[in-house]
Amino acid sequence: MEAMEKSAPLRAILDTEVSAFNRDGAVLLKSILDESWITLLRDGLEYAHDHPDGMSAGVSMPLRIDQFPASHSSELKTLMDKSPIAEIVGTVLRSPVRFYMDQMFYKPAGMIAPSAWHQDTCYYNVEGHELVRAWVCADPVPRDVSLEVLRGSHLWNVTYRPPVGLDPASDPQGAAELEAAFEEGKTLIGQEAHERWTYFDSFMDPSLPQLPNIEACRDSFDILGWDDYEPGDVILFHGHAVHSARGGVNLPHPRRSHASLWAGADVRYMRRRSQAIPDPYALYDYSPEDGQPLGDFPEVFPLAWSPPQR
Ligand SMILES: O=C(O)CCC(=O)C(=O)O
Repeated sequence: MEAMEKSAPLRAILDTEVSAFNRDGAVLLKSILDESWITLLRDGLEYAHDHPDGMSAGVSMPLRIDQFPASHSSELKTLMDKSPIAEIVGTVLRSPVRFYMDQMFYKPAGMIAPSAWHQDTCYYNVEGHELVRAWVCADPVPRDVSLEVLRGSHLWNVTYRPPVGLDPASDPQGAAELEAAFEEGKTLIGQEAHERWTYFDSFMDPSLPQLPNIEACRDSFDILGWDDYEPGDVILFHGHAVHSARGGVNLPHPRRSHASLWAGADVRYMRRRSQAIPDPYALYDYSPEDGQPLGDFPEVFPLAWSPPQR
């Protein structure tokens, strides 16, 4: 299948930027989306914010985290389908890419809530190295509310326990039921979750190691952050990278971000005990097997961008 028609990035991506992504697991690409995409992003985030659905939740208010906002905001859908974001991700990955899902992190003006340290891998029923987040924000982002990434953590051979979900220590019976369902081959989060979902419906898989307390000993880690994010910039970070966003300071303006997850050719379906985010709605019409490439479901994960043929 041909990839969808897209508009081009404002500038070429430098080899040094690709190397930085591969080395650090994240890179800030300055001034790469034009003004029209920034307007669409801002309008789409405001629409999603004003039209909450069964996936509008978040761990704590007033931070709103929505899953799949492009499924009901036409502006965000256009951003995913037509903007240069897919090309930017594919160019850095040097791979064809498919759209997997998107999220909104809406932080109103005032005291900005932090986003906790976590790794995205444990949240989704996918596995592979070519898994990339594209993070864009409708507002300028100073260093003290910046996205942060543990440099190089995308190459650590570990999947950490999610910081959310049912804790077997406090509900052993509930945990045993979830374990049994998983052993029977069930997906722990079903299609109905798209109607009503929270971060606490999942399972805090005790077989996964716990993240270190990074905030408590920040000096022990090599933390990558940015002090000059402006709308029109794109931050790419690897799906396995340990990341967070700083907060706890007052801002006179909101910090409204959108993060989309893109999959390259090596990404496969893999049921996880720690799955915290539902599969894309249309995938529930299929019975994916562990190890099946996402390309086996082109109606759910259409090809978004492919490298040009030479
Ligand atoms: O924007 C934020 O505050 C957090 C983003 C994030 O954690 C993610 O995209 O996975």
